[in-house]
Amino acid sequence: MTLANQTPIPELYVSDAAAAALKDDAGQMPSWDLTPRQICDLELLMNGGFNPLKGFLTEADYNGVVHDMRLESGALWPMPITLDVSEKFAEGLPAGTDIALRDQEGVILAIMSVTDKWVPNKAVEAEKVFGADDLAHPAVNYLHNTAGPVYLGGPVKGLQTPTHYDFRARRNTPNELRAFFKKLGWTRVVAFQTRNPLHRAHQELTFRAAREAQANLLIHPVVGMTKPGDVDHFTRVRCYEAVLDKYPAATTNLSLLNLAMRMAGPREAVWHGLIRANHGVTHFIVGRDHAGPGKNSEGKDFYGPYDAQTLFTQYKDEIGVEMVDFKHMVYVQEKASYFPADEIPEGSTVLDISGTELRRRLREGLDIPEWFSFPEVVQQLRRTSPPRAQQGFTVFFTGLSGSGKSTVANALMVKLMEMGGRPVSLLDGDVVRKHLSSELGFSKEHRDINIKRIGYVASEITKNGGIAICAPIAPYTATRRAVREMVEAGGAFVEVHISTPIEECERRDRKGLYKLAREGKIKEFTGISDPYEEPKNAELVVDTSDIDVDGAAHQVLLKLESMGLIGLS
Ligand code: PPS
Repeated sequence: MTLANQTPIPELYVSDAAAAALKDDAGQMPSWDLTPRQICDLELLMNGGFNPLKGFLTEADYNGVVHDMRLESGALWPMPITLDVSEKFAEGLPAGTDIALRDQEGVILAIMSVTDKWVPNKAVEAEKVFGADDLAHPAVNYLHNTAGPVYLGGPVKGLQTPTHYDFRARRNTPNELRAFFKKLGWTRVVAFQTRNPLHRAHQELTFRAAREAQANLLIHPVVGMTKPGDVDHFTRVRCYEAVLDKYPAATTNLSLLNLAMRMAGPREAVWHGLIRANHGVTHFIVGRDHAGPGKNSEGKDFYGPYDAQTLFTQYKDEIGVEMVDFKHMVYVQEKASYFPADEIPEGSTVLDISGTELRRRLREGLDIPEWFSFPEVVQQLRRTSPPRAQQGFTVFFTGLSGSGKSTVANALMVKLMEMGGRPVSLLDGDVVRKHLSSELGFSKEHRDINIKRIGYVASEITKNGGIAICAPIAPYTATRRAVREMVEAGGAFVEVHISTPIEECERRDRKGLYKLAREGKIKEFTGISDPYEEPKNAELVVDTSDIDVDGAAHQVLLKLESMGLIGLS
């Protein structure tokens, strides 16, 4: 029988006195400002959540992990935990340098002795770790479009834990949880990993899992980084706290895990198991499509529904926790209770609401029945996701210069203002370049900075319930996607491709720029001497060659209505 290991796990923190001394030295070292994902990784490195790692992976460890899920020592480790940096930062670093790792306010969290510096083959990493080099996978997209090109590896000395101001009482290090289990005499503990709000079915399945394993229950949700578009962790934690009351008193605990998920399915399940073992639990629930990233660019699932369970089972002795397989629970109307999907009494009426259907009901302000969720949970979700017609959103026009973006965007703005209800802001390409980006040119780097600034402002407007209309050229797919992810954290993103062909834009040449570009007097001109990557998944495509401005703006309004963002009646 597996019993909880209650002895402390090694951490990477140095003593307070050593930290004070090292902090003085660290002020003089080259310093790297950690990305949000790196801060999550560092926290779990330092507190032992990623034991046996002693720092960011070295090149040899990285190769072992990518190809065989093993560190150089032979220990099982399925996920590359790498410090990705810019070329510029890496250039000036001789091997053996100590660097200071800072949070986003500049606070020094750790010192890393750089032993290894290399340029990874990201395509291979994507294939091996995530199963496909396909940008539809959020971690592959991150790898190619967010992560820096050079990796640094080496041991880490922890000086300070990253600061969290939210839900402090619910955040526990592995050793704090181990001590907690010991104090309460919890010798068998089953952990439940989640990135979603809990509803009645989850409460039922976790309760059953704990009963079957004769264990206590640890609800261990991820609050670091999850899949773009997920319910924010503030809302989720309020939901979890509401559900906690539904378990028998003193059997269940809620603790938050500051993990940055990769959505790597089978490998992620093994990784989650190792992390939970470090936190002192004995059992771990692995469900159907555990940490699944959704569909690939061909519309197919990245992983088979039970691949995660299979891989976990294969490595279960090394992981050190027992797998409890997740039973899909459904509601049986006649019995007014939940049953595992494979134990439904014959002839009974089964009720179920999918995640997509739940989001639709929230969006449209429709009923969410009590058999499905707890009123307190629904109340929290409704507070965060009011019906779409009351939420902010962004309409993001993209297209060539002279395609008609600004004109249609202006008409749309006026029509939305006429309808009233929400403030509307227009972030037009030219206007933004005057007020926000006057120092920028038209290189790829500058265009990306420009678009990300627009995206940032649009995401703030959206989050605060307003309507942002953007009308830049935005020629690069990856940058448009980054903006989409930013905005979707707070509301809907509607991409409108103004697809007017270049011949028509050039014929119009309203600003005389095409002529100058043809004469070589304007360099890097989109469509002539610079690329435009056509959107493949825009919500709407409008060609203004044979439609007037009013008609084009009306098409956008109809699209907004069909998405429930406005009412036209
Ligand atoms: S980008 O790529 O999204 O950052 O471009 P954007 O900020 O929308 O700026 C485009 C406007 O700048 C003028 N302009 C150029 N466009 C493209 N390429 C080059 N080299 C260039 N130089 C100046 C042009 O007037 C664009 O306005 P629109 O409204 O698109 O015609």
